[in-house]
Amino acid sequence: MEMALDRILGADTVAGETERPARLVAAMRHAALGGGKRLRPVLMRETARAYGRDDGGVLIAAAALECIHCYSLVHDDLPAMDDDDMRRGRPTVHKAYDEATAILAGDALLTLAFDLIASDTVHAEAAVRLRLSRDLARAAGLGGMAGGQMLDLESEHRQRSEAEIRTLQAMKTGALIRYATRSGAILAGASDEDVARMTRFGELVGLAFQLADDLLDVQGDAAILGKAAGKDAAAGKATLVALKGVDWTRRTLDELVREADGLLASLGARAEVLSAIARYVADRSA
Ligand code: GRG
Repeated sequence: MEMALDRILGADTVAGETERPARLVAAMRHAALGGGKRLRPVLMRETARAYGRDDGGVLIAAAALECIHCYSLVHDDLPAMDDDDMRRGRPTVHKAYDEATAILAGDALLTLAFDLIASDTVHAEAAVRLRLSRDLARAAGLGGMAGGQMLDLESEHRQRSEAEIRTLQAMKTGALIRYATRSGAILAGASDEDVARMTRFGELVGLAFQLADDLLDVQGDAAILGKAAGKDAAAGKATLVALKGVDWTRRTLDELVREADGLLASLGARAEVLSAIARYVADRSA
């Protein structure tokens, strides 16, 4: 993934471009290279591999998804949103450059993703590329990540029910993870039944990812401040950990991993890595 992104975010223009402004390229590289767990691309590639496809086209689709993820982090860090100075142990893009450059770097990463997913190498059939592209737009946009971010911002001013929190989290962080496994199956030409199975697997991993993130937040803050409320809870953001407690969250994480594992049964040994990723996501400590 690192090498693919390094090449994609190079200084050389591609057909249809006249110039790549050096400062924008540098800001995009700052956002996309040198850090990050690469969870979404790994999930996509492992799902495709489990169904028998492992080639450069999948790598390009995975890079497209990672570009969207990186764009979301750049914009999420802006003063108008979370106002964070550091990300992945380095200054955020607006700190390393400036706010206008960070907005443009996010915009350019978002649009680059749709350029990449439309590549011929992603899939030989245009109809499949179109499906992947529309799914990606929906995962990232109004009814997905951007919409979920809006709901999350609004949570600072109003109480949310459990169902509302589940919906906003499925949109904000779940949608891209769901896309990762769903599109991995589509890329490999899996049956409709298997695509549905891997879509559900992604939903479960997405939920586990968010719960583990909220748990880390609570634990991190409790360790630092000696209180059981993390940054998100302190900022009034809606989390299931804040609503249901730490014990419920740990139990639910175990249940999610078990259910996710159950979906992989028919893949046998081919799903070993996917199974390990689901466990890692639930147990992670960073
Ligand atoms: C700005 C449209 C827009 C959306 C932002 C995803 C998101 C929506 C904001 C991220 C805020 C955040 C830190 C949420 C917690 C879960 C999360 C997505 C963490 C970061 O993802 P990782 O852990 O990051 O996969 P790395 O650095 O490993 O790539």
